[in-house]
Amino acid sequence: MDIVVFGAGSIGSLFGALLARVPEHSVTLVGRDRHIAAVRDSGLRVTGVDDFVVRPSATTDGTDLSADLALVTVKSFDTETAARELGTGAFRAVCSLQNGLGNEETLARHLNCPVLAGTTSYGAVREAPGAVAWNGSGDIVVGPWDPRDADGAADEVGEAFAAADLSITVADADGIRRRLWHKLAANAAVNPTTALARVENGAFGNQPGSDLVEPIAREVAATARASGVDVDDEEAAAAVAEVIEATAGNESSMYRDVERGRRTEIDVINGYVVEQARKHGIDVPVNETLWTLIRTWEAGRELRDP
Ligand code: KPL
Repeated sequence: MDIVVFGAGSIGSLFGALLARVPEHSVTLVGRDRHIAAVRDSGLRVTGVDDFVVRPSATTDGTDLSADLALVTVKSFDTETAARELGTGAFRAVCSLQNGLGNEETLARHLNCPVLAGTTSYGAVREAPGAVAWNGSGDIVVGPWDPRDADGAADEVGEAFAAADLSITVADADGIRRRLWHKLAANAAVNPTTALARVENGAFGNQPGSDLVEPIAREVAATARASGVDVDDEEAAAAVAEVIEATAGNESSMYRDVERGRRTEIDVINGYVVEQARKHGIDVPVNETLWTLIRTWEAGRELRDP
């Protein structure tokens, strides 16, 4: 399969490298200057769970590309730009493998091909230009974003990932939406709290931080139900607890962003919950407070438009 990986951060580089190991796949990595220059010079080095080097094609120019699949792994605040660039190319399908919710709608607005949504618990950190640390394996779930997409694109993506020995499940449109809301509950609880308290995920799972798990999960579940996705309160709280346990020793992506003085993905996490809740007349005060606090931090560092 011809695959464009759009966004060569941690997860994009990891999946780009793992897919590039399959001789039948041809992978093009789209990313920023220094990383792409290093990949071109010396290949993409993966360390950790497995150690290897691959040599995918690499470019900084995301326009006029064509492939069977565009795997979108950019930070959510870059999705609009990515979607516009991808819109100049031709793809059989595009799949968002990003944090939060809302990216799929943005891609669907700009692209004339089936949009798939995905979520993953694989762990990676980009350590240096051309180098990514593979910290842990988990699973990947993909499925069609639009329930009318009945043309098998999700199954083809499933087969392409399975050929790289990746643990992947293909869900239907209902199944993937439920999974995305479970992940959203985990991100909404863990990301801003660990970033504000400057602790690893496991520390948030202990008292007093853990007192916040239930109220956040309840708000996210209520918003999911109001949006037509069947998620109950206990299920959402269990999804948060499961992620905390599985990633106890990790720093969340938002904690890392804040430590490095970078803009976060708060708008597509707690921000998405608040905006959807408002549409349905639901109060989500804890999510609202966390969204405001992180946005205040970003605004103070001039990381977002006023
Ligand atoms: O996805 C994550 C992130 O850090 O963004 C969680 C699930 C919170 C794991 O760290």
